[in-house]
Amino acid sequence: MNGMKIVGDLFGAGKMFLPQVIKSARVMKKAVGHLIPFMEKDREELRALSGSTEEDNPYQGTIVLATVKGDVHDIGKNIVGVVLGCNNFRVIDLGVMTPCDKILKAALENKADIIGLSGLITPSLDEMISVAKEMERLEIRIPLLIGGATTSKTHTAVKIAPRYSAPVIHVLDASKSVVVCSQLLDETLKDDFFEEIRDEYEDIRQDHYDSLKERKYLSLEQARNKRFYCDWKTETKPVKPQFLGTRVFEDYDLQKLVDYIDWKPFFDVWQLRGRYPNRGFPKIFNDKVVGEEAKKVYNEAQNLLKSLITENKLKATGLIGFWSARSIKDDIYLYDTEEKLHNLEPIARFCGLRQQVEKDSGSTDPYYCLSDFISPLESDVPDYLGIFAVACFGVDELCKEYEKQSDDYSIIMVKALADRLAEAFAEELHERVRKEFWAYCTNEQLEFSDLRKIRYDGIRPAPGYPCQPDHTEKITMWRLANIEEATGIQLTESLAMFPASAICGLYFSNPASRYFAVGKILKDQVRPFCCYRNCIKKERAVNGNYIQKHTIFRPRVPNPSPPPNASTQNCICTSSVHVKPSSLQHHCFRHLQSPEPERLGTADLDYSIWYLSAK
Ligand code: B12
Repeated sequence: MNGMKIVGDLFGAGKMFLPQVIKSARVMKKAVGHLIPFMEKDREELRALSGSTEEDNPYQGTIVLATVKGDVHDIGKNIVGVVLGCNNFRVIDLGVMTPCDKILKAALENKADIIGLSGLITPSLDEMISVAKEMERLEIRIPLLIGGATTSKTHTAVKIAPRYSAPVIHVLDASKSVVVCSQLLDETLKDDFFEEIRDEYEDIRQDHYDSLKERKYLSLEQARNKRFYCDWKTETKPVKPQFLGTRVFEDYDLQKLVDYIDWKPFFDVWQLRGRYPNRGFPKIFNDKVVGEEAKKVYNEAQNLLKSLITENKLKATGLIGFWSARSIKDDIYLYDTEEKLHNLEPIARFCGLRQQVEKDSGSTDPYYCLSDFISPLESDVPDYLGIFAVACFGVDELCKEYEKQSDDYSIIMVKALADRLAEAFAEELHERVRKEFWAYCTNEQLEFSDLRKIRYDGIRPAPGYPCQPDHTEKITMWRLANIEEATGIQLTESLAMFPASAICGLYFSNPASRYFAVGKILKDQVRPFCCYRNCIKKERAVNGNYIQKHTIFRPRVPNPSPPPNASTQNCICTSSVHVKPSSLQHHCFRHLQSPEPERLGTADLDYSIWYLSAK
């Protein structure tokens, strides 16, 4: 235990690297596991001798950690757990997809000093707000820590902290978690620390609202008039894919994916960052500070990867699909035939969001929406859209084995590698799509490094990324391509994919297509969008993961108003009826009516758009 304290201190002082810390913790856990029966016996004997009935508590404090409901990611949380454990905190880790009541019950039962929430995707931000509100309602006063890739100090200050009167603190990474937890538990410091955080977050909130006031917007109509235009008749001639419909790739050859791995995010997981000019891979190995450790962890990763592949421990499954597609305003409609589409009912609709934040006065940049890259219905130019979903299976089974051996290092390593393989799968399949399946770039000759720099034609935006921030597009994808049945990749209630090492997205072949950030949007775009989206969520809530075909194509409803007999706070709108929401569906209207955006005269669409504008 004392040894781990030294490890913790060295890590905090930047003199030890994360992989070394996690490995030290592995040694400690194994040793402690072996020694616990002896230690318990000694403790009993001492207690009997002194006549004491008091339990001696060797810990600095107790922290309950959880990845929130609907989210499946836990690499970051696991790292935090190990680092806090090294610093003498008792860590009760509730795992992933943890409902609020389970978190609060565990915290109260274990007399937790701190609760820590983690999340990777934006829907988890809403769940974190719910947990904070529930803690306030129950008059719990345990400090709340917020962490994970999608969280930010601004979001925590603006959206979570005002909901809970005890401390709410955003923690950027594992090394900061120790400092924050220690201050929160130090009787002589904790009140001043909370005061300091409260003042800092108040400033952040003010800055955030001021920045929103200064921002100018175009109306949706104005933005549409300044959209990105393609010359569909002469310049952009879409190529027809080699097949229409879906194709499944089961048990994909993992060896083929190894060269496509982007190692930079792998080193990010291990908090190993080279300094310019040694930031990237493999230059990181030349870095004076982290180079040696990076090489070591890389070599270990190579060995594990080799055995995972040769022993068939992981399995990659993916799906691609292509359909005839046309755009109408900001949406993309898919059809199951290629001709005479004008009077046909589409089989799916992807709902685009258009940039509305005013660009610099001298800028001639268009106000982008993904639909700009697909031929308009009225152009009569045949066009197509692709979709994909890939995942790496088998990680959880492997991790159960490592858990039995108290081996956090291998758990983090295998998860980080599975994420790399999933991403490499998406990259490799996209290359095959361009050259072979859609075959719109048959002569493409690019190096791996060119792929990372997106030097190819076309894009593969993923729901949740800045140009397509709405995660509900996954519901449409899953129904359209029957993804769960075909691949086994499931969607949770927050639209995270399970297994965690999974990616999905759309394929655009248009050489002019590009990534952009939608950013903040105005109510004229929010209202119809929310209305349509709530239709989708409602259907999912009623019918399970698959939405009935007919319900997806309801037209957007301009300015929906709530029914006279329902409270405005609690209703959602469909094209013909107003229905009471389930807990899944009500947040769009709630956000529309939240005081902050009203005050500013703009509307928050939801977590995703908020996230984009806040960052
Ligand atoms: C690697 C990565 C992935 C990996 C998975 C990562 C994983 N297993 O955790 C893969 C490639 C599979 C992936 C997939 C997706 N991703 Co991704 N991904 C990333 C990326 C590049 C890095 C995240 C990461 O792993 N960092 C390293 C780990 C160790 O850090 P961490 O989790 O943040 O944890 C640290 C801190 O946050 C903190 N911390 C974490 N938890 C806690 C808890 C407490 C209590 C405390 C105190 C601290 C703390 O300490 C940790 C250690 O230092 C980020 C972008 C970015 N730069 O952050 C996008 C990002 C998170 N992904 C994103 C998205 C959208 C997706 C997809 C939905 C895309 C898609 N449609 O396919 C999918 C979702 C997958 C699913 N299963 O549902 C978005 C999320 C935002 C959003 N709009 O939802 C991001 C932010 C990219 C972006 N800019 O849009 N992704």
